[in-house]
Amino acid sequence: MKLAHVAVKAAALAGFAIAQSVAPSETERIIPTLSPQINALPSLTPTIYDDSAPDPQKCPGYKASNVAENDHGFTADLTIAGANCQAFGTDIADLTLEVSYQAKERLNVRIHPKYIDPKNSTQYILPADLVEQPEWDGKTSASCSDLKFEWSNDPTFQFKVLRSSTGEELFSTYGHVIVYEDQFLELVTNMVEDYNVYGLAENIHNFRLGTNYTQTFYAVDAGNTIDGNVYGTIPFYQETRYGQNGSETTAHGMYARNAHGQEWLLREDTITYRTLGGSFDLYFLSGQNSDGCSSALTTISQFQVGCIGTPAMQMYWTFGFHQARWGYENISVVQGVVDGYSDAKIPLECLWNDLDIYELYRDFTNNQATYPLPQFTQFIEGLHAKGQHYVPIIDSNIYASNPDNASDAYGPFERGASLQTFIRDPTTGDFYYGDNWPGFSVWADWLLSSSQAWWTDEIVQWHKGTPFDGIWIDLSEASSFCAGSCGNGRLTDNPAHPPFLLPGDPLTFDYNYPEEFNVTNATEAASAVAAGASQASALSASPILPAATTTVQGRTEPTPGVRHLNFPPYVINNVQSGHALGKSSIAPNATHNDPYNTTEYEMHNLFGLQISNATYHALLAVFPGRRPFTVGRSVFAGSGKTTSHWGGDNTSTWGSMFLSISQAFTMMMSGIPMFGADTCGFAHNSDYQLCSRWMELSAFFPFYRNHNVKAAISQEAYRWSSVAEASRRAMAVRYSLLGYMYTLFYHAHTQGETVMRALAWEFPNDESLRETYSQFMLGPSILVTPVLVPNVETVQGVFPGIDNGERWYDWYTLSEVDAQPGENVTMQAPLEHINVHVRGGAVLVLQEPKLTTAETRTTPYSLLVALDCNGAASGDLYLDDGESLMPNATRLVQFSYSNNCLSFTSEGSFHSAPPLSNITIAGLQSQPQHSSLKAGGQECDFSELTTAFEDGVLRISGLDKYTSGGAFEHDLELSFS
Ligand code: MIG
Repeated sequence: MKLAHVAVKAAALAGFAIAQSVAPSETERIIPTLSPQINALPSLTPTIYDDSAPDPQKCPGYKASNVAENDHGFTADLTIAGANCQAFGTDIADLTLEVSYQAKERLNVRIHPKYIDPKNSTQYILPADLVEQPEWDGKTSASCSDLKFEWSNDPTFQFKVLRSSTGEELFSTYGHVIVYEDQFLELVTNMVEDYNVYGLAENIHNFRLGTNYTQTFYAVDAGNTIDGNVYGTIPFYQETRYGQNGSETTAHGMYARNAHGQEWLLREDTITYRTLGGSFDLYFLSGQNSDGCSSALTTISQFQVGCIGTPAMQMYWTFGFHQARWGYENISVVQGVVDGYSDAKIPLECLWNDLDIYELYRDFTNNQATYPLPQFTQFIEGLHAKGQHYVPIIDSNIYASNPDNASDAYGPFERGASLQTFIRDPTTGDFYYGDNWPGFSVWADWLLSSSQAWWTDEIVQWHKGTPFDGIWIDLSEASSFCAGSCGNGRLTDNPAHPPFLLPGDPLTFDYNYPEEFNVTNATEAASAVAAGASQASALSASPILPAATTTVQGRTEPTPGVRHLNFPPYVINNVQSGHALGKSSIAPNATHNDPYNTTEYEMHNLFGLQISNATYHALLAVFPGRRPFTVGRSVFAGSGKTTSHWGGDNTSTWGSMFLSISQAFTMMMSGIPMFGADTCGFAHNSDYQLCSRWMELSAFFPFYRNHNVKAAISQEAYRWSSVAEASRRAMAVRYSLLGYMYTLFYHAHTQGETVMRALAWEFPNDESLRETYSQFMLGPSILVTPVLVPNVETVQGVFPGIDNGERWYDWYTLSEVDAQPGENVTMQAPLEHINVHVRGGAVLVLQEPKLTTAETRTTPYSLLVALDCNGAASGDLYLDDGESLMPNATRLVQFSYSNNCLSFTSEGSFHSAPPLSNITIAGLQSQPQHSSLKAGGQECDFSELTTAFEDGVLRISGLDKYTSGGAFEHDLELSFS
């Protein structure tokens, strides 16, 4: 069956014009004859919903013996304390326990099989060269640890982790057995009442996870699933306990280093941790800093610095605004987008292309009809000439060329195949042929070193004609559109059309609009509903594809000596329909080429980490010494060391926009701060209201990109006048603060600090903030209060800390907020305005917002000093060349204001040319009478400066002439008396 035939018929039936035409080559693609059955897998019942499933807590547990102390803890044997229970696998009778006081703030508990033959093991122990494995620091022992490990054998082995200083119980398996089977591990910890647990990224859920929630981890290619598994796996949580009766709030964390499919069951009194294999490798973090106090921010930093590594430093330009979409048909369309931004005077730092640039969806190709070389090269060079940048997509699959058709030869596949560099199908020993956009495809096996060399080479070659500045890695879950190695023996059908309609195919136009679109756009909303209904009925009257039929399959029974890889006995609640692990991804039994023939069952959640790492190294070959910019979809703990991440396929809805904030918080906790959501929404049509609010909101996310699905209306910032104005204003704030954002990244990179912050992190003693994500902070000093609902012109928000003397200033007017402690303040929020407040106590270094980051960086500096209740403030600025991995020169400037005196000290030799032009001080009680100012190494003559005082704000300008040698080359001293 050829799609072209059915398409024409369906179009005629539909009775209205099809929104997007089908590219000629597309119509030639064959829908595989077995389709869509090639995507059918039996339907399973997730174990958490399966009343007939065994209760693993009926298993016998283990007894500890042979305790052997060492310098940093002890080891012991754990021996099964009864008959095998075969809950969801075969019990492993002999285990080893290792308890290690690895560092003052970190305790490690490992439980793994006592006997491991790596060549013939059912238990995959995550290697340290794949995912960083924290070890003993060489000096810590139990006596100097923040934490204390206790255990008992009564009735079976159970353990507790306590805070040494106070005896606070942080984790306790008491009352529960440990279950250790070849396909199932379980550990249960007791929790305090109404506990506050955060993290367990990636999820699209409330910030505070709550006490009735299951987090499933299995990297999935599915649009943003609320409350389910998403693209990433970062098995780390942070818990906060608010002080009762005047005691301090405490915080701690736990990281469970295991990459298998897994589930975390948050219930009223317990958290149950279950994985489909591997080992227990648990890291307890005290959250305590040197003064002994614990906090969420310290816990998060300990997780990054001590466990997974701190995030990559990003290039300065990457903090500019990015525009992407799927469906930019050709070069003149993208040129039009670039021009649209410049005509509207809206900053555009980087243009992104999706699959549209490729020939038949094949990575590293150039579509000669729509993006021909050399015109396309010239287009990209044109961007560069204006200080702009370009990032294209690379998909994770590699098209497997049709062996019967010489003209179908595809170099990247052939070169990889000659190196045997792809994942294999264990049933044939040949490559594993799944399916994706181009047709039957293969995937690199990153365990082979040849894969890196091949990948680097493909990227280096491609860069010659497509001179990109960074790479966007998609579908790295890894996604496959069929079940199993469906291309076996069928490569001659290639290029086969995926077994479903593609966006842009007939009858796929998206007629959905944001909530309350009908209120502002009644006529359009009504016609969209009508068009959507007639499209749906046209499709059902003449289905283009036959409906898939699936069977129902029960749980597999554990079988000694056999692992059920594709259908393990424990069924995680995978969001894919039918819940099978192999649904829309490479099957779990697909096999790698390492000496142990590791399977996807073990490796699935790591593909995204590996391809991002490989891309990072490839970019180092393209740009030696320059910080690689890669943005990846699937991430694992530690991904932030090499990659950035976007939130994936959200929708153009207010709900999706709201949830992007909590999703961002979890990424900040996970060491992947270069995070942003598809602004204005990916799937569905956006509208001017949602897009205005979203452009405003994302301006305060580290990664700021507008992206859109194919077959939806355009949503670039200049498409609607209100969105254009909202974007210009919000971007002006962002670009003024680029130096601040960059400095926050420097602290993230060096110390694991967070960039976007929950109010609960900055104000840890205010329990009323424990769930809040409708407002957030950028670093310690900027409070953002976005509008998150349609059809309003005001927004409510709190100003934390006022009871402790905290002061807040409106960003735009610098007038001080007058609010009561805990008051939900109503603020004006016209469509083009986002409320931003500066926290008293901050010294912010600002520049003048321009259309690119490079231009902004050359403008004069200003200092904004926002005084706290003691009339003091401080801040810092990190400077370097903005792109080198190892900059030749850096500079860290520390500002302080106290006792009516402003000064800075500066370390390092990086020269920043722009002068210091203005100093603004907000929150003064009265106008200072006598001032002296030394800047640029000279005494300034106040009569030559412009000063103005109003409403507690002193503005001094005209300093340029004293600081023309560079703002921070000489000390600054401003004092009042
Ligand atoms: O199967 O490349 O999340 O951003 O536009 C969909 C097309 C593939 C998913 C990505 C999205 C991208 C889209 N991709």
